[in-house]
Amino acid sequence: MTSPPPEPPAVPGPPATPGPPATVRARGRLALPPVRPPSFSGRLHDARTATSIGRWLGVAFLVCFVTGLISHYLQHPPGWAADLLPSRPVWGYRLSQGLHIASGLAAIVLLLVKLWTVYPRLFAWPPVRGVLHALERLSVAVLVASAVLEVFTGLLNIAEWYPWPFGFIQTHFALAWVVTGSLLLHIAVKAPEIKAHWSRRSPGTLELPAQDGPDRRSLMLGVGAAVGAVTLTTVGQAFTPLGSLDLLAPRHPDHGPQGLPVNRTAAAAGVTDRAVRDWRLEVRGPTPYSLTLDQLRALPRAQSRLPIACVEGWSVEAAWSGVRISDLLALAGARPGAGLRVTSLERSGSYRVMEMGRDYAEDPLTLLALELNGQVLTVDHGYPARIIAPNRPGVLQTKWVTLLEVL
Ligand SMILES: Nc1nc2c(c(=O)[nH]1)N[C@H]1C(S)=C(S)[C@@H](COP(=O)(O)O)O[C@H]1N2
Ligand SMILES: [Mo]
Repeated sequence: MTSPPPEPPAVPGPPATPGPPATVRARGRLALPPVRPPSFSGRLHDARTATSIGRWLGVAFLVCFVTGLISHYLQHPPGWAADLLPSRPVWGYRLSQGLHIASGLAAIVLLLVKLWTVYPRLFAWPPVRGVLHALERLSVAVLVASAVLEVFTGLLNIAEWYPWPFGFIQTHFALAWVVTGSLLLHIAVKAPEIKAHWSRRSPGTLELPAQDGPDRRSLMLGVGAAVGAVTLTTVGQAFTPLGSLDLLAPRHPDHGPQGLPVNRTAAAAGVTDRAVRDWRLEVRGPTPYSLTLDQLRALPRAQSRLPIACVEGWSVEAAWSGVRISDLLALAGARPGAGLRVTSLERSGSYRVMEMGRDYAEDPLTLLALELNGQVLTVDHGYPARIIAPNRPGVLQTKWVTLLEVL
């Protein structure tokens, strides 16, 4: 039995052609939509525009994916890789994560424009032309859904807003693979079209060269201006020379005690005055020992200029002063090349315990810091002592350190 064709969504368009009810017509001949779908003939919805936007979106997604993987594996290295992670260049993670957030924000603009360019395909008739076509449309649906969710969760994460029941990190990481996989599939399926519309001259096709009229040029100019505006008003949170233009980023690089933002305050982490007053540093290793704050302060000091580079994209360089981790490990009788586990006073929280591989532990810039920009650390920055190490995500710069264990 033939069923009536589904109704396309109601959109303003040409009035329906008068005629017999759809069911009647459908019985006689090939089903036609009862309402003529809107037709789009403008160049802003054609394959050339889709290709022009698509390649910028592809670049943004690629940068975002690669820098996302770097961030993920710096934070969660597989066991065998922990000692291979490099502590240099000191600005490595700052650059990589700055690019991750900037390319992700640019991708939001590009994704919206790309969706607007191709949305007339929603009204293509018939909606599926066969099994292969159905599979292709399904893969595009997966791509669109995962890409929208991916940039949306990323955007809300940099605002530290988590209005969902699932874990951000796991979901954002898993979705990155779904987006990348379905994007590669999409590029493979569309390869002939992409090739034909890659350049205006379209060599190798019989088509006439596409005309890039004023409408398309204006659109591309508008997209470029929007991406530029979003980038310029947010990138200052990591690229401090542009800090004064940082109007839209959730963090300003120098708003916070001692000229540095705070992600988790002592109060939020449940670090009490009492816990801080009774503080001692315990070091476990072949020759374990424990130090009061005065004893720790009496050890030889080292200085480092290092950035804190938060996974959420803000980063600031600061002057740190403290005791070298390598010196503290040597006092505990650690063999050269030993790794380290660090535990905070904080009672619970994902960043209470952190491990570092040999390269970080040996690096002379890695400190158990006591001072920031020439002053004793404030409690929100990790008083009495915190970790500062080069080329590491901010989440691993553990505050309120109370225990070091040689691994
Ligand atoms: N113990 C502990 N250390 C922590 C955190 C935390 O939640 N608990 N947050 C980390 C994060 S996410 C960042 S970006 C840096 C920020 O350091 P700051 O607050 O001194 O700027 O501290 C890190 N150290
Ligand atoms: Mo962070």
